Amino acid sequence: MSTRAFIGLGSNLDQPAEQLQSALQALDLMADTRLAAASAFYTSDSLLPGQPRYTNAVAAIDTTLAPLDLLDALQAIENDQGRVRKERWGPRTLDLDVLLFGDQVIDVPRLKVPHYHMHARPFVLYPLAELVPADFRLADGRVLQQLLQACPFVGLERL
Ligand code: A4P
Ligand code: MG
Repeated sequence: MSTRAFIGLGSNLDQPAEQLQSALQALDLMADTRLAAASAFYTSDSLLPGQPRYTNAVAAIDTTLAPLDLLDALQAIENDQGRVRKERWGPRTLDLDVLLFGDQVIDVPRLKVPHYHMHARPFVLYPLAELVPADFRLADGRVLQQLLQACPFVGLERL
């Protein structure tokens, strides 16, 4: 059975918009997965000072992969696109986060879903809102419209 999942894409190195375009193609080519929709691209300053500005987007995929197999496949795409894991939160050519996986709440060491920071990040919530109905709830019951109201569209530029 296929599951609708939402993937957060982020890049702040090596032509971020092109990194996101290639990542969307790679998601569509991924085994047992199809790209259903992608948001617009948004730019915003890094949460960490002194890093280049980020470009972010959210993709909706339909997949028959199990959650950890999906994570493996996403990390393979990150590696293919030249990501070097130096420090956590360091600048990166490509970051792919599993935001939501159907209505599942997942809490194992390698994978926490819903993604732990998504509820407070405008560069995740606003692109996600483009792809879901107005009354959308996260798997843990939180209402997207309420999260958006608590997270103003500040510092975000829609490309
Ligand atoms: N992991 C656990 N849950 C998940 C999940 N839901 N999706 C584990 C993906 N991975 C998950 O990730 C570290 C480990 O988290 C993985 O091995 C996986 O098993 P990582 O991608 O290697 O590390 P990271 O991305 O540096 O850490 P993290 O916490 O994902 O950082 P963030 O949250 O991605 O923050 N500013 C703007 N404007 N836009 C951004 O996108 N991103 C960051 C990085 C900082 N500032 C930013 C942005
Ligand atoms: Mg990450």
